[in-house]
Parts: sequence; structure tokens; C-alpha cells
Amino acid sequence: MLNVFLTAMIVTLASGTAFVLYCRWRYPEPHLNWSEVDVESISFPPDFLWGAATAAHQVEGGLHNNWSVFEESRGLEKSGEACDHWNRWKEDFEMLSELGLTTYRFSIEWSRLEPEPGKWDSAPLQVYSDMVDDLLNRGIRPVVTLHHFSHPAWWEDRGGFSKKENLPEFIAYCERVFETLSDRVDVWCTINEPTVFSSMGYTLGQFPPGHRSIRQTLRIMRNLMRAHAALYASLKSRRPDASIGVAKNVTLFDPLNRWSPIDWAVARLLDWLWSGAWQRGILSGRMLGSRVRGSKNSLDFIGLNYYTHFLTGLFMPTTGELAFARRENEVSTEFGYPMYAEGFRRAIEKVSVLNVPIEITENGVADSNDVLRPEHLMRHLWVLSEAISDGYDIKSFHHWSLMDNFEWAEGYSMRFGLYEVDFDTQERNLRKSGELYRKIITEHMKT
Ligand code: GCO
Repeated sequence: MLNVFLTAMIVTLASGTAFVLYCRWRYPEPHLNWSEVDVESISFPPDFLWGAATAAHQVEGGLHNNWSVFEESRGLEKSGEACDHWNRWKEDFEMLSELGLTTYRFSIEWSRLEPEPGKWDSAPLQVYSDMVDDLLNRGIRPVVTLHHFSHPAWWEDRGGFSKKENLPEFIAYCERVFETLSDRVDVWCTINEPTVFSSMGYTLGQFPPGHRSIRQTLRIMRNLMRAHAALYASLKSRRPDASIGVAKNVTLFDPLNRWSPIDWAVARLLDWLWSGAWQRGILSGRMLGSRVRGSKNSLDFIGLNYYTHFLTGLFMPTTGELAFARRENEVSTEFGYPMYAEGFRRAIEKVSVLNVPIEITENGVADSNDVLRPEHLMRHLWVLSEAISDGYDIKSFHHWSLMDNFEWAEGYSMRFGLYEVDFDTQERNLRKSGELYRKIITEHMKT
């Protein structure tokens, strides 16, 4: 009996050690000595596109949708007027030109177009069409996101993405938008951050509908892939040369203790759930044990939203609140997670396996005093420049965000804008980091 126990112990120890040694080799976590990096030494192709990104619910104001209902029901800070962008977009687009942008990513608010099931309002779609015309007149490429976390309250009441039978309504909305705008909009993100939407809404319960069920989360992940795949097929049949992709958040998961087999197991599991399962759906047409019709190779580009890495272990969030650890040499952002620009390269390498061009659809930092953002911007642009010079096919960089806006469950406490917004007066003021970004764009537009 003792021999059996001892043998089992030795086998367990040996396999645990082998697992850790393999992971440490296979998944390095590089950290640069940034004092020795000349982050000013950056270069980009002449046709590289410089941009910023926003999302309807975060900037437009005056919305009634799944999020406004959730804000009310959970007693969250209300999005309310947000940046009043729906009324101010013409002036706000002046800021795009002031920065010298050549691409701008924004989202369409379904609840404006279809406030009640089957009742379509053409006026807001005309406004979005006017936005597209204005962008084109400014020499700015529009990038449209069809679902950026928000959708009509009536669709949420039907279960939203939790029921396959609801997907045709979402597809119909997207097709209506595409019919109107695709004569002038070439680049489309079907869904923003499917893993954030599913994990925050159905695992951690911090986003609508505020559920906490792994089973539901997996169902949502599959249905989001189903929706994307159906959309890809439909939109490509309407305009084969349209460029259709997803804005995928790639958060890296690293073990808090790189010698702990448990921390490694948690990190690898979360990485697979967050990115691996989704990428497998695109590469193989199968996701989480199910075949997802039309999902294989359903991308013309991959949008990459990169922010940070999470250091994981068994302490991972159980309360629903995300707790963020950092390495000793890392600086925490106001959001709590660390600045980890080295991870940007890892994220680029991760999505490059999809073998399609990469658009950086989001990268930025919560920094109300603009003290970290200049360094954050330079480090991430340096990493991007290095990746491009190493051969990665990266077309654009969209800074998150153009201006301070409603940061979901964090309300207005997190400030991501190149322009600071005074929400009492709706005044916009360009931050120093915005001036820096403008200077970089100007210098690179000359080359
Ligand atoms: C997201 C969204 C953005 C956020 C941004 C900062 O990643 O949650 O795409 O809406 O505001 O990423 O957290």
C-alpha cells in the first residue's frame, strides 16, 4: 500500500514538474527594461492607417437598451447623456481631423433603428449614413462595428444571444445597416469582444444580463460564433469584396507563480476559454465541442483589442469583482490591471495564426491625469512598429478612445480619452497624450 502511495506521489511530482517546465518554455512572459528602449525609434509603412475608436452606448447618450435597463436595475452609474455625441457628432468629427486621423472605428446602435420589434426607424440610419459621408469627406476610413455590447431591451427580454432562435433578428438588423452603408463602408466588425461580452455578462455577471453560469457562458460563446458566421456569409453574399472581421479582445493569462502547476493550469484553461476556443472555431469550424456552420475561415481580417495580461491562480475572481495582480516591475493603470506593452507582441503573434491581416481595433489606458498615457502610447506603438518590421501584416492602429466616455460597469470613473471630457459642460479638451499622438501621425504622414 505504501509503495503504491509513494509511486503515485513520485509520478504526480514528476508529471507536475514536467508540465511546469514545458509551460515555462512554451509560454514565456518577456519583460523589457524600458529605460533601455528608444520608444521614439518607430517607423510605419506609408499606407498605415492611424485611428481612434468609440462605441455607440459609450458616447452617444439618450439610449434605451439592454445596458440602460441593466444600469437602472443594478443601481450602476447611468450612461445617461454620455458625451452627447448623437447631437454633437459633427463637432466631434472635427477632433478626428484635428488629430490627423485616417481611420475611425464606431458602432451602430441597434436600439435606435428598431426601438420595437419589427418597427424600423429610418431617421437614425440616415444619421449614421451622414456620419459615413462626413468621414469620407475628411479622408477618414470608416470602420463600423455592428454589435458593441448593446442591443434593444426587447431583444434582451427575449434572451438575446442566449437563444439561437433570436439570431435572425440580429442578422436582419445588421443586413439593413449593411444594405444602407456598404456602398461606402468597406471594413466591418460584426461583434466586439465576444469573450468579454459572454464572460462579463454570463460568468461574472458585471454586464447585462448579469447572470453567473458557466453553462450559459459556453452557450453564448457558441451563439456569438454562430451569429458572426451567419453574418459573414450574408454580408459577403451581398458584397464579396467587403472586409468582414471581429474585434477580438486578447487578454493574456500568465501564472502568478511561474513554478506553480496549479497557477499554470488556471492560466492555460483561461487562455483557452478566452482565445483558444474562439480561434479554433474560426480555424476549424468547431467550437466547444460543436460544429458551428460557416465559422471556418469566416474572417477577412482580425481586429485586435489589446490591453494587458492577467496574473492567474486559484484566487481568481469568485466574487464577480476582478482583482488585478502585477509583477514588481509593472505599473498599474487606473483600471487596476498593469501596463504590459510586451504582451502586445504576444497578442499579435497569437492572432497571426488566423492568417489574415490584423487591424488594431483598440489599445489605450485608463488615465484621468494623462500621466501614464504618453508612455503607454509610445511603448505600444514601438511594439507595433517592431512587429510590422518583423513582417506582421498590421494595417491600422485605433486608439481607445477618441474621448472620455461611459466605461460600462465602471461608469465615468475610467478616462480613456485622447480628449478629456467635462461631463458637466460637455467640453472636450485635447490632452497632452493627444498632442503626442497627433505629432506622431503628422510625422509619419510625411514619410
Ligand atoms: C472593451 C470595449 C471598450 C472598453 C475599452 C476599455 O474592451 O470593453 O471594447 O468598450 O471601453 O476596452 O475597457
